[in-house]
Amino acid sequence: MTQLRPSAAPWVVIPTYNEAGNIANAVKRIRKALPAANVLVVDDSSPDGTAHIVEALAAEDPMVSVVLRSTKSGLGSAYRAGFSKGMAQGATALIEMDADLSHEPEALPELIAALDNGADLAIGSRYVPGGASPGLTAGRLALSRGGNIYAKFALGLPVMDATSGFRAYRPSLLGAINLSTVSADGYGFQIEMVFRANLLGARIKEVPIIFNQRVEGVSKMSTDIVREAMLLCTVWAAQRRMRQLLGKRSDFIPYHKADGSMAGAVLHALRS
Ligand SMILES: Nc1nc2c(ncn2[C@@H]2O[C@H](COP(=O)(O)OP(=O)(O)OP(=O)(O)O)[C@@H](O)[C@H]2O)c(=O)[nH]1
Ligand SMILES: [Mg+2]
Repeated sequence: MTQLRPSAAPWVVIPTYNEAGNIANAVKRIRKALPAANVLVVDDSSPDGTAHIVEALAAEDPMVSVVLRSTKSGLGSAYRAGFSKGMAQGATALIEMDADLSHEPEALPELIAALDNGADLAIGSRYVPGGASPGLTAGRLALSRGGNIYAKFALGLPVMDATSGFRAYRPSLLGAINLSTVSADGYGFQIEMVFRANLLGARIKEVPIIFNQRVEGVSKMSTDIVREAMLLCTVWAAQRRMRQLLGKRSDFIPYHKADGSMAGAVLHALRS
């Protein structure tokens, strides 16, 4: 059987929470930029009626659909639900993208071309030559750059922008990662995915992007999201270092906050 190219039938998955001011524009621009793509919105019953807007678009266009969830459950779990649905429907690539137009739909062909050219994971990067995030406040820029430098060195990541939420995966990579074992949300989700892809030996390519500031709606970024990412990075880094010192294979050892302390997680990594 011949394998379809990633660009043959990609699925663009967009998590939404209160994006009524952005979603119609985003979907229209995505459909224009990448006509072969299905667009799947995963909405957590946004009080502003985002899902109704998508339902109206879906009634006119069979390539648009929505998964409606009953409660706000985080970005990571929205992606896990959306990716699973896309893979079940035969997606040849799974794309992550925000609804707020920070990620320019017109950059999608370049992202998917990186998969067609052999990458397993293509990351839209603000921190490679040609990439930028104009208008970001000094505080947000310091947090983003600092977090990325910490994650890169603590986890040995081969990328400059591990927290970017604009990326494309081959379904075979998502299958190898096994989505049901991915636990992080927010920025932690983005870091976990690139960390695990790298441990599996995936080919990862960064594509420069311009990350624009949101114009409509409000940010869902919170200190909890940053705290989760920092905590997880620290646990994974300690586990990785201990396993290296003991000459063990650099497997991913899942860590759930509910499982216990950080020290317990590191000891668990030594025993596994
Ligand atoms: N389904 C779902 N989507 C979410 C949730 N939290 C955030 N999102 C969506 O995830 C995407 C990224 O969230 P943003 O608020 O833009 O986060 P950000 O880009 O770090 O923050 P800003 O730069 O301030 O926009 C957007 O499309 C949000 O609507 C959630 O709990 N559930
Ligand atoms: Mg945003």
